[in-house]
Amino acid sequence: AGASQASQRGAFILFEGVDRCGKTTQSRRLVEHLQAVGVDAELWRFPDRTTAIGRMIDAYLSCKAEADDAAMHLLFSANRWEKRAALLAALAAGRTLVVDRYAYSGVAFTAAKRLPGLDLAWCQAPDRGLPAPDAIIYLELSIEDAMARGGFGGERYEREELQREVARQFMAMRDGAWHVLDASQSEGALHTQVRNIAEDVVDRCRAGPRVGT
Ligand code: DGP
Ligand code: NA
Ligand code: NA
Repeated sequence: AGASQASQRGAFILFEGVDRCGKTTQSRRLVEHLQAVGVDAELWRFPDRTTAIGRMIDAYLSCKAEADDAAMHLLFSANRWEKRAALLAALAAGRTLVVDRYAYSGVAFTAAKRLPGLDLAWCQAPDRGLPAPDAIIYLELSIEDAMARGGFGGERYEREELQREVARQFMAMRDGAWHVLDASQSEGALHTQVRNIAEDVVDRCRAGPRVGT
């Protein structure tokens, strides 16, 4: 508490994974835990369906509107860009942000469509320059297990074959910064792993430089 805390930046902790991997539950539990131990933490999610761009995305995902795949890809990216200033301000003010999906989903879901011209490099280009997460927690779950959790819902991408390809695209993007966790274990055991990773990252960011682009 006090003046020194204002100069400490918050951590940007990102959850990624296929639909139904448990990201939403785990990200909520993590924020509750961090708050309970005195960390200023907030849950964010992308797409943020509350903005004007987000409402277009919501109409597209719920199949109320059709749209060009490339144009939609750019809108998903724009939805992250429009939150950039607020995201950086929150981190700089010392708030830890636990984020449910971000640019890796952006790349994985469009690249999974395997459309001519929309290759990995094209998919990655619009997100270049966005704030980078301090940690990426990837919840790994087979598509069989994801479907066994009650099956996918009715949104645009909740189809078995596409989700398989999304998982392959995520796998191709993994690097040393990713924490790949087995999402088929119990919710409580998974939460313990998540919590340990997050607490390390929060501590590291308290000592580290300000986030930049
Ligand atoms: P969610 O609200 O987390 O269930 O995400 C909605 C769906 O949109 C889900 O199938 C993942 C997908 N999605 C999330 N971000 C992006 C993105 O940037 N681009 C594309 N094409 N799809 C995305
Ligand atoms: Na979903
Ligand atoms: Na989302």
